[in-house]
Amino acid sequence: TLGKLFLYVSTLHFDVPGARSLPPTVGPLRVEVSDLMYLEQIRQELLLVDRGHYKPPQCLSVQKVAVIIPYRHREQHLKYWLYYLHPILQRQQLEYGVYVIEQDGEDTFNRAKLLNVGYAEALNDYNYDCFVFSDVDIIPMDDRNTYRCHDQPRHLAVALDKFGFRLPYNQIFGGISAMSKDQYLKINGFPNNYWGWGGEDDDISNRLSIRGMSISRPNVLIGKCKMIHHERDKLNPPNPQRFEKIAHTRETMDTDGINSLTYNVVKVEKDQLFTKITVDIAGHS
Ligand code: UPG
Repeated sequence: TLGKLFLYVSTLHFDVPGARSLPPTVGPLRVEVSDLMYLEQIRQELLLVDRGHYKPPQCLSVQKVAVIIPYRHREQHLKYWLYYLHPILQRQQLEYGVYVIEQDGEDTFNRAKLLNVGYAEALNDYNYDCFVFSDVDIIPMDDRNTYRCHDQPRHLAVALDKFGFRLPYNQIFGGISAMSKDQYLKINGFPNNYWGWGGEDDDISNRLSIRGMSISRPNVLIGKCKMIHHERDKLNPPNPQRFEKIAHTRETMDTDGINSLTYNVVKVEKDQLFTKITVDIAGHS
């Protein structure tokens, strides 16, 4: 039938020089993290990225995606992330901007609060409608794992190598996640007072189910990811209060979140490949 013929033609791969090659994604990827990366070299290969922002030249992206990375003292990981992710996001035909949110000073790390700052700062910068929150050390191993928003909040780091490529538990929402502006606002963003490692991602997961949302995911093949091996950061010890806190999400979520966020921007750095915003979050809610 005509419909079938159209489907066939539209999935053909054209090798003619100058012709646009379809499909734009390639599927499984090899992710190697053994070589040292040099930022200047990565910049040379990504000339279409301007101040961390990219717009597909041939089409209009349906969503405008801000990718938010919580960050401190992980320079080498960031280089790997930029090297792998920019080409992937471009093959996914996304319009996107990359925001690295760096915690200033040497206080205990606070990932979820940095993510809230990233949401607010990205929106100040551009009219984004989808937000992807990604750890700096997780690289997808299949480029069909799209960094965009869905009807329900999306968990993307589904099958990590460190967990034997399986989902460790059903409510997990850490690593990489994507939420539309509406979904994010429906849960009042993320908690601001989880200092140290652990719990904040489960609090976010609790917020979603309390607000009647569910977690959407790609299948375990497409959701394979590599986590770059690292030791526990000195300034991010396990948070001893995490179990107590996640038992009370329902009582705390309306007053602790994007509506109570305060911080001071210390520095903004516009690199070709990302916008880095250094923030003072200590002593603020
Ligand atoms: N990070 C820094 N510098 C630090 C500490 C953390 O940049 O000193 C950032 C970085 O983006 C990192 C992320 O925070 O990837 C998470 O910290 P990490 O120590 O790597 O935690 P993991 O145990 O590897 O990560 C899992 C989840 C993560 C969740 C965490 C605690 O992937 O999303 O926050 O467990 O539940």
